[in-house]
Amino acid sequence: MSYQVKEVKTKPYDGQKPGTSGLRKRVKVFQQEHYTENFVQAIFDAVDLNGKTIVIGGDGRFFSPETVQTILKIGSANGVAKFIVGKDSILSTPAASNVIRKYKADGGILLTASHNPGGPNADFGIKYNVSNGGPAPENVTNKIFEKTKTISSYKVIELAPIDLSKKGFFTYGPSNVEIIDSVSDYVQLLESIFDFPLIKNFLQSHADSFKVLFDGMHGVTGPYGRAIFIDALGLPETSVQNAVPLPDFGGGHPDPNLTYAHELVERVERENIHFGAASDGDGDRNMIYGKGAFVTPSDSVAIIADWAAEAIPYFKKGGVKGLARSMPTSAQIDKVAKKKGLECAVVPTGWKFFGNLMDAGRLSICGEESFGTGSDHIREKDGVWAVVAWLNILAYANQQSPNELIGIKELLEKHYAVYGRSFFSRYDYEEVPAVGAQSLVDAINVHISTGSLASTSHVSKSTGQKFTVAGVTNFDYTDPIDGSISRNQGQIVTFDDGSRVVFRLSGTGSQGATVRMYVERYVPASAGPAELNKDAQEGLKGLIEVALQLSNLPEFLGREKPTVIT
Ligand code: G16
Repeated sequence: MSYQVKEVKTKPYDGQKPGTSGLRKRVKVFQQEHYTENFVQAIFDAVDLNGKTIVIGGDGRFFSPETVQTILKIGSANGVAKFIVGKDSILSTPAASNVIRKYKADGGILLTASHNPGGPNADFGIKYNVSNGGPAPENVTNKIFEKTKTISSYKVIELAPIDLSKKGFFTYGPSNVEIIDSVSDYVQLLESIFDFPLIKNFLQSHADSFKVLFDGMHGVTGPYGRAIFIDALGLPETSVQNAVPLPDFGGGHPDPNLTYAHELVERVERENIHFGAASDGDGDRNMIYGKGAFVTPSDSVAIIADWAAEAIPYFKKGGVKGLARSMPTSAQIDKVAKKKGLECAVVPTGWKFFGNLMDAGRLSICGEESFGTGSDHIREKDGVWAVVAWLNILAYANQQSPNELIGIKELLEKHYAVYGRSFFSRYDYEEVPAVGAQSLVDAINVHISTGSLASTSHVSKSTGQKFTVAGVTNFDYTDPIDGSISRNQGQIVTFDDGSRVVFRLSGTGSQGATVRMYVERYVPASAGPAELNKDAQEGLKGLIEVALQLSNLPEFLGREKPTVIT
């Protein structure tokens, strides 16, 4: 096949700075002339991939097939030796992380805007992952950003597009292309981690008393969910819904939380389903929801950490080396770590911060309040992994206590009875004016520098609870492995009863600014079941009121109510 490398002149675009997890913008922005090409070339300018192997995949959202061809053209012109591509340009984010590791690729380009909606008027994203299978650390993403600021040309090889629907080996100019099955490596991985026979046996012997429903939200996990829940675990067809991936996610918002996964929540409640779960657009997030029992992601990771070494073969064999959470995530997992004598690291928001600890053998299980849970089996959070982890734990817990049926609610209540409970909730104010968001941040910074909030007391009008401010700080993080420093990762107001409120700007929005307010209040096990098993919003009512009052958030943002509460 003859080919020619062509150099195309271009000019830099502003604002190609990768956020919490890659560059996420509206599709229309990516469709501007040279926009996508610039960013892709910037990756190859920042990272030397000449003669190397890279993986390409994504959640299949609108504009993915075209972008795969763009990456092939530019990557090949920049000397990539081999591309491993998911069939039909599909690889869930965790599956891509696994493929990078399993086939010892040098990196990967993932086409996803995660849980953000898709379609011609919605979002697209491009993310670079490094050879450990995890998102590129900040020193790499900063380098890519620097390259986007000075780019003047990009290289392409003009060849006919590759047919992405056929598995196999192909030649593409000077490069090789292998198109692989998107699902099979991932299913093999999970089968090597969990006790599938135990789960299957439990589900079959409780076919009438323990119903399961998995919601793929028309994201990438449909085929993975079918392969695992139906083919491997023998559940009926009715136990998966929205399992066909669609480029616009069926017009929905593929974010597994109480607001956007309401179809799952409603069916679970209506049909008395014991175990409900959902995953997001690219398959790295998860929500666990049983009848009358929503599991916060902070509780989910704490419970997985609590049971892992006993119930899950991967950890039974390899042990649990350490735990971790992102800073805004509740301290429920810290209680588990303390009891088990494990280190519990606290990192900034962003899965990339866990990678170094995992590579150094200091971290096995970690999670984030943003519906991300995972372990060192890969270097991304993993939605389907978390769902199977819960099934494995429930199957094991029921095997240990054959005279009662332990479901999600019972497992939560047993956990709180031992560890107490960190009530946790997050308020999201999505797509607010950036100026208002910045004013809020600035005002809190003034409190930090002047100490003007310290020792002030605030009383909730509705509950009468009094909260006295113990301190206000900015969260800075020094990576214990490479010493890199990440500053201003969230503003924390702590109260003298141990409660806290965190304010943070999201790094994943594609338009305007999104402000997140995280609220947490710990209640010890000695408070008893009536107090521990309350609805979270009830347990946090007074604190939320005080947080809104002392920050003046509604005035700064011009919003009375959040867009999403989780
Ligand atoms: C990404 C990151 C997560 C982070 C989440 C929310 O998730 O990988 O580590 O917690 O964004 O970030 P933010 O609060 O900045 O919006 P995903 O699922 O969007 O890739």
